[in-house]
Amino acid sequence: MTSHSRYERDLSLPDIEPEWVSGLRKKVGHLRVAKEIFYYRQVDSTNLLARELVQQDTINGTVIISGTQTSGRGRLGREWTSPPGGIWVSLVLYPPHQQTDLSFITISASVAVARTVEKVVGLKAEIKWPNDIISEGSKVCGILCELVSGPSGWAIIVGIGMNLNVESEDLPLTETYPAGSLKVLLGRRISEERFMESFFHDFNECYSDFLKGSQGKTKLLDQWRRYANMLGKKIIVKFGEKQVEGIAKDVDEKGYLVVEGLDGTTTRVMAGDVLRIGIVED
Ligand code: BT5
Repeated sequence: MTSHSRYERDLSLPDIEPEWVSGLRKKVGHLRVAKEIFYYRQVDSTNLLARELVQQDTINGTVIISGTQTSGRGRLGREWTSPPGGIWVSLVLYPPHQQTDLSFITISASVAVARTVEKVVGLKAEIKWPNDIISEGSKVCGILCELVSGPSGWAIIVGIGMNLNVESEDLPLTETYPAGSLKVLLGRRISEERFMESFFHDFNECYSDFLKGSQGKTKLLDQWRRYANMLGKKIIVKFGEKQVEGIAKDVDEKGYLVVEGLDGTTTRVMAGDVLRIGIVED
């Protein structure tokens, strides 16, 4: 199969597929989240391309992987730096019964990435709510889930940016957590095929749990808590124009962060940025 069989894109660079992508396709093609994998050497943003494919009624489990992105995006239109060596990927899913709960999809993807980092790379991984994977104090992965309407109903696009084999000098200087590369942290290259095979298996399991309803979500939340780096700690979380300071208590059944404010009131935050994580002083 050529990578252009379903989508034509005018790019000056040839989309010669690396061997690991063909190997991966054989290993994960049976999973519901990775039915069809397209590889591009360079795109603007895999999430934007995924949106276009949704409008063309692409199948459930479509995966787009790109070698680099020229306009990779984070949340709220922020820039996502996507140099060579990273894995920039988007998955298209059509969840049955309008299960379009983006918070839980983000939780599913975060748990899958954290597990994969620990299993395949052997480094400790933490999840910084809502969408960052942290290893050795630096952000090695960011997740951007979006809901779009297409000819077959709602589609969820799960965009994941993994700094797998990126060189340090290609990473951006950031204001909060420093950007980190797994290869640099480990001190050697990591097999893309092994990493992505593990990720797709783990994500397939987490996504299946999510689709099972409340029992599956309870299981997912238990796993999420195992990796969460802020529970019981003092945080400042910014959402929209608002900001709350308090203790991060938990994530509720909707995937919202539960913060107990300094005045004892509880705030549930659907989406926001945690600005600081600190120790609770007695
Ligand atoms: C995210 O946003 O962390 C979501 C990033 C999702 C990227 C993937 S790549 C595949 C797919 N296609 C896309 O176009 N996007 C998705 P947010 O929490 O808003 O964090 C954005 C911030 O992370 C930026 O403002 C920078 O400070 C920082 N940043 C940018 N590039 C980075 C990188 N490569 N590694 C670590 N941090 C980075």
